[in-house]
Amino acid sequence: MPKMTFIKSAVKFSEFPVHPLKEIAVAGRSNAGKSSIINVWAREKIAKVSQTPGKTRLLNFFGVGKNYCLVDMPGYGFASRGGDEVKSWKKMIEGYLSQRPQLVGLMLVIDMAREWQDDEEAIAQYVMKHDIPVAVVLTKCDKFSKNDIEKAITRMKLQSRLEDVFAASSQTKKGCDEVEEFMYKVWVKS
Ligand SMILES: Nc1nc2c(ncn2[C@@H]2O[C@H](COP(=O)(O)OP(=O)(O)O)[C@@H](O)[C@H]2O)c(=O)[nH]1
Ligand SMILES: [Mg+2]
Repeated sequence: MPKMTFIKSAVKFSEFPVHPLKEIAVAGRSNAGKSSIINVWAREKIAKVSQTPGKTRLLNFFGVGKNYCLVDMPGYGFASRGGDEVKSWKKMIEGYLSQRPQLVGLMLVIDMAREWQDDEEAIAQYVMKHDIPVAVVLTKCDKFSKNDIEKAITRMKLQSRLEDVFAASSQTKKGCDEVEEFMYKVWVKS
């Protein structure tokens, strides 16, 4: 993977970077392991590994060389809480996902120990409604046996009805390159 660089943080459309790069959104529940896998792809600590889950409220844009741009979305999983905070979060996410013509894919980061839930279904449906493909990376696979990894992938494919489900570990780096290769070859280059 080419060198990753931080471009900028943004909340609203007028702040999004102006560039010709295709973008891939990376989304996941707080604590799913999103920052960790981005750091593996970057080969440095470019994204903060959160001590305070759910604190990031910004879209962070990272350039992957001159090839494409990864957009780190704020963690979700508090939709049930309601209130203004959720409303502004939803507005930002939906604003980004619906108004970005260069968005070519959504990578959903899910802890392998967890199931596909309503939040994942909602964000996936929303993105696919805009004709943007969705894939899943099940993280923290270092905690599971080879057999259980296979089972988790099969289960996630059934639950999500998505074809592209990967397993990865940011700790051992297993599977991380395959996910990056998929994003580049299938979403960026084609
Ligand atoms: N065992 C293991 N722990 C991980 C892995 N990825 C992340 N974690 C841990 O999970 C927690 C949340 O990770 P983080 O990347 O901040 O998640 P985020 O909130 O989705 O950005 C941290 O304590 C990480 O050290 C992994 O692949 N394996
Ligand atoms: Mg994070």
